[in-house]
Amino acid sequence: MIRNKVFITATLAGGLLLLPSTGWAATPVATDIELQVDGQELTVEGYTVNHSLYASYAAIARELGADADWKEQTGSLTLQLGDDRIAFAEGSTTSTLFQADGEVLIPVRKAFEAFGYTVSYNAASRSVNVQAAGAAAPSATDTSGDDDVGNGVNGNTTDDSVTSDTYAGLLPVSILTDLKPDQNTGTRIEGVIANSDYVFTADMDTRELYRIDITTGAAEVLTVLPRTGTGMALDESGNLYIASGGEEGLIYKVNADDLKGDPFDGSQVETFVSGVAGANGLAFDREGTLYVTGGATGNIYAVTPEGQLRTYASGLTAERPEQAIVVNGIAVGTDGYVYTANTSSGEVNRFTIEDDGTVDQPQLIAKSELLYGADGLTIGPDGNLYIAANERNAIVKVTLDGTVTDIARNGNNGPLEFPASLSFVGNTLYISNFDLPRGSNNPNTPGIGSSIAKLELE
Ligand SMILES: [Ca+2]
Ligand SMILES: [Ca+2]
Ligand SMILES: [Ca+2]
Repeated sequence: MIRNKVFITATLAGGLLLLPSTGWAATPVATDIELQVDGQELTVEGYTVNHSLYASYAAIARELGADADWKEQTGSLTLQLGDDRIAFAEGSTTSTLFQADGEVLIPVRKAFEAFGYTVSYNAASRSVNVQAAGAAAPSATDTSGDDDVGNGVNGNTTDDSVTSDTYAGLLPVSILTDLKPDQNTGTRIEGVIANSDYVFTADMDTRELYRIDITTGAAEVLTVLPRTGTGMALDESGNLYIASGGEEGLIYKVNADDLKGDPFDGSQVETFVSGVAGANGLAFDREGTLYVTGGATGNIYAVTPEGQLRTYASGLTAERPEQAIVVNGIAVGTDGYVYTANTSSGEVNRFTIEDDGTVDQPQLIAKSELLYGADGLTIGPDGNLYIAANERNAIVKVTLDGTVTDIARNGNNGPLEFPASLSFVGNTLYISNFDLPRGSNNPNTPGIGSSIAKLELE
């Protein structure tokens, strides 16, 4: 393995690069060399300088989960993750950076190696390959002692060594339950909500509502919903509400007593309200008003405890055309504002609810590429927002003043696999793995598949 240098020999042989034979090539030149991180192509413009691959610091920081501090005035940049830190500066002889095409470019190898990754160049595929520590050499047995997913169950023979622990500075994630022990893909669960006894989720295809023992992880099918269920919420009395999207969106209600008893027929499931097109995320405020996101419609709905519906057009738009959902996860903050996740644009927005129940214009709280795929959103015991960034296999923390950081993240072997929704009980966060093959979870064939993951806040 080439560890000391990223050779761009193929480019040179092809005559695409004209570098001076001596001295410093100070001009970045665009290249078609691919950057692969843990086997997955990173969509980023690559440049070569003096035979080394350079790329945007923002993209690299995002992959690392590192905090980046760019100071334009001094031309200096630091990346920090936990105790690990590296500095770059314009004109530095050891760790230089360049500005080109409006981007600040840093050397890929130096940046990743500073955080314990190994870097190699494959001339045949014209790709620079970056691997997390421990990811390159699968061990035959799982000696970690964790209940992580890479333990050979589910036919997961691809790699026993990758757990979220391999990402320095991030919180470890474990699996509470694997909903399909004989499959590692093929089932889709989106919504999740937990109380002190159970975690609830629903299979979008079979419409089965699962009740999962929060201690043992034992899962059973409680009922079969009339239609597909997505986002979930519990009211003060412990009744369960389940969004069902589509043009004829509606919200189901399951009574608290039914949640504790024997499995029951789907005809017992009430329709609480209809007319909520695109219904996706649900959240109650303290007065018992239920707020509902309308997905790609951009609507926010407010439903009184009596079932009276108000519809508000947020006016939020989709920045990335391939992803149309602009209001997804929703939560009511400790400050009384309603917060929503814009999956397309990587934003958190907040809304003031007026005394007459009308919803004010959205305010932007945070916008970050870390929030691409922002799906479920909930409030932590610390009052911060926690968001499942589904296409990044990441859980992201957003403070109410807009600071964005990853708290958990992994490649496409889990334990996070396109995480869709999340729910706290105390300091424990329960997460539904939807396992869609997109972004960092593409392909979705390795790993545990649809499952409930969990992590503990420190
Ligand atoms: Ca499985
Ligand atoms: Ca959602
Ligand atoms: Ca998977």
